Amino acid sequence: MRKAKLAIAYLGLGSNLGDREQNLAQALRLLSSEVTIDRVSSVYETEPVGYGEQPLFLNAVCRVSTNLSPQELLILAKSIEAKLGRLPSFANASRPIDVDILFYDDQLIETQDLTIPHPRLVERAFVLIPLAEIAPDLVHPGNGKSIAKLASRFGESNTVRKWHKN
Ligand code: PH2
Ligand code: MG
Ligand code: MG
Repeated sequence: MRKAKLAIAYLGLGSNLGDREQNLAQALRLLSSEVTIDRVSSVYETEPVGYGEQPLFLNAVCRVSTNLSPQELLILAKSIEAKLGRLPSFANASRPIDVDILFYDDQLIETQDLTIPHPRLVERAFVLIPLAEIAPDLVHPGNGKSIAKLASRFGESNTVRKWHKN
């Protein structure tokens, strides 16, 4: 029998190739057929972090409720990336879509292919600023700090801007 209690997970979405807005929308649509999407942040246009010359990203985060295990959620994320045309490449390469698991309840997980909470989220304004919009009081189970607190050091970031379609 499936466990009755739903887990709450937070996912980060990023796109910097192709029709970025459409890629985010498609990823959410594909997610919504497997999990319940509770909240979605605004979309932000963000400067690429970690690998110099590449196009600006659109980033957003969402909260989902799910019966899927962390491993199953990872498989879902990878399948959505593949469906949207992401090819295996080097770390931080441009991509039509990246779907990252940020948190899964308050679990701390470290396996070969999955680390939760996402190990780099605490240093990433493009994750923390959208996350602070939908989950300011969420506490990072690794360091005990709230998302509002973690995001506050970025202040009014000019590398992460709310995206308005022209
Ligand atoms: N993702 C990365 C590396 N750098 N930079 C931005 N702005 N947005 C991202 O989603 C992003 C990144 C690795 O997944
Ligand atoms: Mg990523
Ligand atoms: Mg990823």
